[in-house]
This record gives sequence, structure tokens and C-alpha cells, in this order.
Amino acid sequence: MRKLDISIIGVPLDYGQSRRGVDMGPSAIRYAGAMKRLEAIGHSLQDEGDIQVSVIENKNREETNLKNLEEVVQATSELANRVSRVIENGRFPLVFGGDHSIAIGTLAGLTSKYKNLGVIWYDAHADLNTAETSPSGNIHGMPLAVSMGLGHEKLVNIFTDGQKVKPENIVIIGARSVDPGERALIKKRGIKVYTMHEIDRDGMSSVMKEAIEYLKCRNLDGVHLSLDLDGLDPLYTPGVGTPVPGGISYRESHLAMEMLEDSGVITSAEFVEVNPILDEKNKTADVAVGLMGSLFGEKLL
Ligand code: NNH
Ligand code: MN
Ligand code: MN
Ligand code: MN
Repeated sequence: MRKLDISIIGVPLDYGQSRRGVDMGPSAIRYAGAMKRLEAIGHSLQDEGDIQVSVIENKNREETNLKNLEEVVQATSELANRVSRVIENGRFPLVFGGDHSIAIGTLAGLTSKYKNLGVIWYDAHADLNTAETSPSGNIHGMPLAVSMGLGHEKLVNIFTDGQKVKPENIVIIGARSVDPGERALIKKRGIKVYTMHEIDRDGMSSVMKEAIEYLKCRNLDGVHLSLDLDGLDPLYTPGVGTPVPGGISYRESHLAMEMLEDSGVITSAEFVEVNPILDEKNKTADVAVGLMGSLFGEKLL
């Protein structure tokens, strides 16, 4: 097992969607014992604290249907800087959200080191909307499109200009709520998606084996895991803003994390969309920390 120097970065951002409370996600995940859990495995942990999230007083906000654009730009820009500093120091970035718009910043920061980055997007949603296709105007439904260089220029040009991740380096796992514009983009760009259908039909073991093989064939210099807790069935993770029934089970998710750990491919990770206000006794943060245990090498025996 790899012994890692892990840096935790909290991003208390809830401006990428419309329900308050997900800004308390980083606190809930820390409270659930993330540091101790990973230290017990043998890793060395450093908590870098939280990114400052500001309310931007801007009288001349531009006309856009993107909600809270300026706030998301501010927070994700700062996150990108922080992530790039962490990897410069040879450490493994582990980011706690916050809503999924934070991935715009994480992925941008990672490009300072990784020029051919792979991404595993574990989510009920594809997060491939743009301003034109979004049914909600919520930026947390857009980060994967932004990282491919599609969307509002202020988001696309965070940290460095343009595309951060190639569409053929992306694997989506757990999708079951995909908007029409996202579906078209998946087809057009040939993005690899394992929906609940493939997980039901072939089993998580086969899906993860294929996903890891697919990424290993792409000559990547790093692989980022972006795990939206709504990828799991809301039975296990009720504390999320947009729950979708029929999701990935608790055991399937642990197996997925264990297989990623065995493969040794993951070079950074983020756990997002934990909303303690909507949760039952911090259940969702507890599940997040358990999954981190498996991802970072905890064994049953
Ligand atoms: N696709 C919807 C939208 O764009 C919902 C996105 N919600 C998420 N994504 N939680 O992971 O608004
Ligand atoms: Mn808030
Ligand atoms: Mn998401
Ligand atoms: Mn989601």
C-alpha cells in the first residue's frame, strides 16, 4: 500500500446550487473523523483549512442565467491556486465540498502538474451542462463541461485558459439523471459513461475493472476521483441537495473504492455535495469518510 502525504482542503461553497447548507459539508466530514481515519491507515495528514468564500458586492453583474457566477469564480480560482501549491509540494490533494462546482477549481489546479489527466466522475448526474443547456442555471451541474472547455468564459478560463481535461479521459459512473443537452454532448464527444444500467447488468466489479483498464490505456499522468455523494442511493446518503433514487449501493461503492486503491491510479480526490442540514445524524459524512477509508487502503482483514 502507498503511504501518502495527504493535504485536506475544505471548500465551504454553496453558491453552485440553490439549497443552503452544503457549505457546512467540510465541517461535517471533518467531524466524521476523516483525519484520524486516514492517519490510522498510516498516511500522514495535514489540514490546510478552508478556502475563503466571499459574497461579491458587484453592482454591475453581467446578464447571465448562471446563478452566483462571481462567487463561484472567486472560490474556484482560489481553490485552483491552493491545489496547485499542494501538488507542487509533492502532496496528495483531498478536497472536501461544498457543492460540485468546486471541481472546476480542483481540476484547474491539477493541470499545473498533470498534462494528461484522467477523471472518474462518480455521480447520479453527468454535470455536463452549459448555460445554454442547463435546466436550472446551477453551476454545480456544469463542472465537467467547463473542464472540457465548454461554458462561460469566466469559468473556462479559471487558472489557465481553456480545456483542462480531454473528453476521452473521462469516465462517469452511476449516472441516472442526464439532461437532453448532456446526452447530446456525451454522444458527440464519445464520453465513457457507466449508467446504473451497466452497474445492474454487469455488476460493479466488472464496471470498475473496465473503467480502470480504459484509463490505463490512455497514457495518463494522473487520475482524479470526483465523488458526488448523490452517486450513492439516497438510502445511504440522504444528506444531498438533489437525491435520485435507484443509485449505487453502500457495498458497491466500497468495492469501487477498494478497486481504485488496488489499481494505484488515483492521484487526487474530492468528496462533494454533503449537506448536513438535509442529512440524518451526519450519515452522509460518515459514509464519505468510510469510502475514503477504502480508497486510501483500509482493509477488512
Ligand atoms: N443536471 C441538473 C442541473 O444541471 C442537476 C445537477 N445536480 C447535481 N449534479 N447534483 O451532480 O441542474
Ligand atoms: Mn452559505
Ligand atoms: Mn455532481
Ligand atoms: Mn450529482
